[in-house]
Amino acid sequence: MNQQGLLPELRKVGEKILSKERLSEEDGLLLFEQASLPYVGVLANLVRERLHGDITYFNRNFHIEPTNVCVFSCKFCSYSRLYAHREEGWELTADQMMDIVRSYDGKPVTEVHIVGGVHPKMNLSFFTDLVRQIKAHRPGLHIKGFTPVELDYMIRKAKLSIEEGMKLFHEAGLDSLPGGGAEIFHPEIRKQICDDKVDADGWLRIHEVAHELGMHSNATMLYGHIEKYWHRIDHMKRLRDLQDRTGGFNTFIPLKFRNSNNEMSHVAESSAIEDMKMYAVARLFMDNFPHLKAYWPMLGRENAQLTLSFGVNDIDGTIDDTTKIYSMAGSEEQNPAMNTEELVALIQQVKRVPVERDTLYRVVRDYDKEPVEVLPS
Ligand code: V47
Ligand code: SF4
Repeated sequence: MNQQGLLPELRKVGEKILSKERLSEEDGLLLFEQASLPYVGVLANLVRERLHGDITYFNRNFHIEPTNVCVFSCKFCSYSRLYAHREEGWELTADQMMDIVRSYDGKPVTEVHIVGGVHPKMNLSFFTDLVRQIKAHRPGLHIKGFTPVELDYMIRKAKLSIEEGMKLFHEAGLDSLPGGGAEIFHPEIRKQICDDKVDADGWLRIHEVAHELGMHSNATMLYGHIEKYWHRIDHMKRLRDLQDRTGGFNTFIPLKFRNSNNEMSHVAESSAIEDMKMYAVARLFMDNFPHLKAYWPMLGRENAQLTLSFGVNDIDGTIDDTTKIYSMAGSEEQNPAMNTEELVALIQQVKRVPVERDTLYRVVRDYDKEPVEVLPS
């Protein structure tokens, strides 16, 4: 790599990456503030290829969004409706959600992703029953569901400790937690964009307890709005510290803020260049996260392809148009749906190797080798 003309501090950061040394918070901030896109890109790609070669994971999943009625009022949310206006939203019954699950009978999906608003009447026993019903119907389907925002509300309302509540979900059959609800941890920003929901320590504690119970989880960060670079580093540092203690996170997913139909529509969205820098710095700073995911319905297909050169090794799943979170916030994908062939082609077009995975990154099918049996479910 040509490091001529580089700031000596940036050169040192590059040397740390080459010698597999951990980056400090100052190093991460320096990359955001001073490094060129090619510089962070080359380093992030080096780490990506060191860890995964050309392998790019995707999975076959579907989403269930039980409701968009929510007791909270996050300023960036384009999707929720207050309980007082619930006639404008949707509330699925357990039977309707089971109908969605049954509609995938015989189809080779490996995961259901369940996330929605925080409905005051959908309580802990409603959702633990739902999880039990899904498991009874299809034991091999991995259930990834509920953010700490939903869990904290349900568990507190049931007057249980976090440990007791999470144990009930685990025993019901919840396999892992998705990454949502993290937003930006620092209170300076959290106060302005999502004041009333679970705070950073509460979010981190629920993931920690999940990890202690043997569950895995993902982590996200909502970036590109009113936060500064140092807030992003602070957020990633808190996740990196927890991962050092538990090792329970699979994936880090930076989520690009979209500004349609919400109370933050006056805030400009980040450019593609900023997005690629975000992924690259995340790959370099989050050295104990095995995977970095770009969620294609939010970024759009072409930008998702680009991220594969900036540290990303996973582009989520086929999802079949079953999520509304991003289409309502103005993402490129108004009706996100991609079948397996399209996802495979998307990855191959940028000369990477598609590998279908399950939620825990076990290989279901490696497109570089002979086709293999799809895992039984
Ligand atoms: O927490 C809401 C985000 C998240 C907007 O774990 C917005 O595999 C951008 O976490 N602009 C929920 N983002 C979705 C989520 C997720 C998605 C895909 C995969 C996984 C996983 C997790 O969506 C929320 C919030 O951060 N969000 N509104 C918006 N206007
Ligand atoms: Fe509710 Fe989640 Fe929307 Fe916040 S982001 S208002 S918690 S649905």
